[in-house]
Amino acid sequence: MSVPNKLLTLVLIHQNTRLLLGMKKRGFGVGRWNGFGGKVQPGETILEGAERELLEESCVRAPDMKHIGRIDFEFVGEPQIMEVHVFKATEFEGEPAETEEMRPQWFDVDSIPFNTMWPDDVLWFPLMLKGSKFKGYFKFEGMDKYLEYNLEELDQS
Ligand code: 6OG
Repeated sequence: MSVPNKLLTLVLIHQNTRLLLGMKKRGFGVGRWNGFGGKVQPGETILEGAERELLEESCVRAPDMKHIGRIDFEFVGEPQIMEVHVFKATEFEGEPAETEEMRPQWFDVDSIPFNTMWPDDVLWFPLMLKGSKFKGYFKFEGMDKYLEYNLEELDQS
């Protein structure tokens, strides 16, 4: 019997040469810089989930956010695939502020702290930064290593 995917969101705010990331202070991915996001709740759309998590974790809203990618993560031994929907925004309202979940910080796009991020990020962030859409799959063993992956840049049409 197949198990339904776990739906999650991930939002990046990218303005010219800077990118907003948050240091995850607790839970899954603790100690790593990442975009903002989390589980989609019953009754909300994926976009609504992304908007809610961005506000909850960084205190900003990004009305122009666009869906730019989907990455499926399999963890060896876990029956459920994490289906992560990636959104990007270039504008935002409010001031990024620290929350219980995340500590936001701006990074220059030339100094993204990939060593303190999920290992998949270094592969797909360049696609996100150049404005491409993409689809990917990573099979992780533990939190620090993937065994296989594929990543596809999609047509803009
Ligand atoms: P909560 O469980 O805290 O949401 N996420 C990942 N992000 C990246 N860049 N790489 C991964 O590789 C990830 N796995 C999960 C999705 C977890 C947050 O972490 C993201 C969510 O935004 C395995 O609610």
